[in-house]
Amino acid sequence: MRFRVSLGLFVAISLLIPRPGSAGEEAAPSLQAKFGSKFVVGVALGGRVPDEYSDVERKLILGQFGSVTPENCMKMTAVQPREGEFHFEEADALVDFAEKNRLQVVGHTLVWAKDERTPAWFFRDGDKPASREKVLERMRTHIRTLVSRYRGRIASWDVVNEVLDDNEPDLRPSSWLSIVGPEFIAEAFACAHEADPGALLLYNDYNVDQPRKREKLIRLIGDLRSKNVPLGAIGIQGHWEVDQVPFKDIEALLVAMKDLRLKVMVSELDLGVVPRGVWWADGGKRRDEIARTDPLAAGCPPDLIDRQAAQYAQLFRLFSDHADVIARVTFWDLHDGRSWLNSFPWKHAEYPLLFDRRASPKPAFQAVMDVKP
Ligand code: 9MR
Repeated sequence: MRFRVSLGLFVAISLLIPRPGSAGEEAAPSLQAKFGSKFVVGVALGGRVPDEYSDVERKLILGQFGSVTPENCMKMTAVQPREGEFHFEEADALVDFAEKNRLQVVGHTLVWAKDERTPAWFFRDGDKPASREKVLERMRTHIRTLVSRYRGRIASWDVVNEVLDDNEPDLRPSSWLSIVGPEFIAEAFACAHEADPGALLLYNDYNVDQPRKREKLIRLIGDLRSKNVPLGAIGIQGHWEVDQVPFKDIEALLVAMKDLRLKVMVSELDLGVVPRGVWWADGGKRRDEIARTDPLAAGCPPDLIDRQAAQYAQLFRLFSDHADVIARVTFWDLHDGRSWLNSFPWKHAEYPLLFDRRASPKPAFQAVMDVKP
């Protein structure tokens, strides 16, 4: 309930108050203005703000979006690369920029439950593996330090990221799980809540639209609720691919979350145009060969651009139809040139967003703006 009030207030404020620099200028069509009464439209920022963004890019951020997510600078590997050595310069700059410009901030991410996304020191104690108590204490210190630093300034936090496994077990094998056990999840939420009782706390994951992973998510939610964990909403990442968007499964997930009375944030949206499955096909035997390919280096063909536009529009129709359960939709980066997909799973030109490399709107932007309210 508290979240509804603050979200409503935020939307009202962001729609009514013109942003700095907008006085006297004709307002460009804006995603946040169009969808803001239904859900906040956000963007992830990977560069240091504001200095690593051009004037055109800054204008795009301020003109189109109502919230920002730091793509990397609040991650454990960036914030605390060595025990007790905290780096907040980039994160502070982002929060300051957001506040000056009346943008909400999404904190991302406190515990990323993969070993390769956790600094190695976290699980070591000298030349021995760290004990359960040590890892828990380190986790609490990390969460407390970040969340209390931005208390009242960061509206929502991705507390635990990607704990669900893609294959057989419910929970992904990791040192988090083997050293602490599944209790680290509930502990992380409890600790974040204690540090800022006003922040909305999210569980964030990918592929949870796929039926088997959706069932795992539902079990996880049930388990956390049975322990009175302050779980505020679910982040569904949304790294989908053109021609393979699982519209029906996404809708089924939204309905399932609504039944559970949980809000959803589409937390990392992009629609890649280069199929990624080839990287893992054949058990990865062709990776060397694939790593040398760059199929759309010369540009994205018009028919693909049009299909992307149509599928983005279909997605936003779906989001609008289920706006009662969706609180935010965040694009995973500002424009095609800044997308992580240009280097994942191998280095190649990608075109997954609404704006091109010059930060100009693509047909997908217009298609989304044309969606009937
Ligand atoms: O886009 C991010 C990329 O720049 C980083 O190198 C990578 C590792 O930190 O993380 C990417 O963002 C991920 C996000 O934090 C969590 N969900 C999956 C995203 C794409 O990998």
